[in-house]
Amino acid sequence: MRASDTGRDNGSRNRRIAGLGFGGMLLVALLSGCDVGAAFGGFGWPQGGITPQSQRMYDLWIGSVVAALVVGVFVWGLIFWCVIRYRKRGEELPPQTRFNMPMEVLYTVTPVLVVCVLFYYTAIVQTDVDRISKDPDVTVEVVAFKWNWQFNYLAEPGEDAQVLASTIGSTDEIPLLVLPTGQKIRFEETSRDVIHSFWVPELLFKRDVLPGSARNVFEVTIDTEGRYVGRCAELCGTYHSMMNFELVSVSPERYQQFLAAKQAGQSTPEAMATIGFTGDDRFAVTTEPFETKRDNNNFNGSQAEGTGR
Ligand SMILES: [Cu+2]
Repeated sequence: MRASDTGRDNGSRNRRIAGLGFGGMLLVALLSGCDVGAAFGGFGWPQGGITPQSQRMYDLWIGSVVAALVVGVFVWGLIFWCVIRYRKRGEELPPQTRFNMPMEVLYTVTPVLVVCVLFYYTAIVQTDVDRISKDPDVTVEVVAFKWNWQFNYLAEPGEDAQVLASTIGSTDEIPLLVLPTGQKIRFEETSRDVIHSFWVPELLFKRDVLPGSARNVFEVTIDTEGRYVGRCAELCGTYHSMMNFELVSVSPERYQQFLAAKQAGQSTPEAMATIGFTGDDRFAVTTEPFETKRDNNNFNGSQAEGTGR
């Protein structure tokens, strides 16, 4: 009897050690920067963020999913263990127990702890992503209107700041938002009419653009040079889905040249040519102007001629 008890003790101790070992390995893997997410396609999180902020949000997501999987595997294990260990073996009714107080406390306290840990890391990352610095390197005012964008490069933060240069989109031309890499960029948003939403998918970030005195402000640093489509992410009316712009990230030197060219009176395509974009590259390459299908007698192709609308 005593021998079998000892055997059971050894078995459970071994299992405990194995469990600790697995948990330790997982922790080491996570802490050593092993990118578990990359092996699983980001667990559904969009890949290819171009800012440190997007990387932090990605890490939070991967950490949360891994934690959820660890809990999930443990719970599934318990379920299957119960199903097999306590399956029906005869007609005799098993001993009927009412409750187990330590268990009750455990499965009340554990989820609360899990929520606290998730909340803690979410609050840290969110505060970090929303942080506004005192001295951004570049401030750009994003003005949204039905159905296009204007980008004003400001001398300093604040709605009364001097506008150094400006780019506005039209039916024929997609507006380009040229910005430098490796610098703190502040976006200050305002709308001329309804609520829009500024969204560049590669920033993994969007924020509503509100009319009136409410001015949403956020900051990012762009790591990589490239050209990325930007969109309106708030249903704002007829041409909402076509309210596109393009983010062009270039080196800080080229950005300064672009800004100087704009300040010297060049149009945006001319300033793009000044910093080395030629031919069609002077215009947006990730999206193109849309056909409004409007003429004197026709509104969006839906009205009969002469209805006066
Ligand atoms: Cu919009």
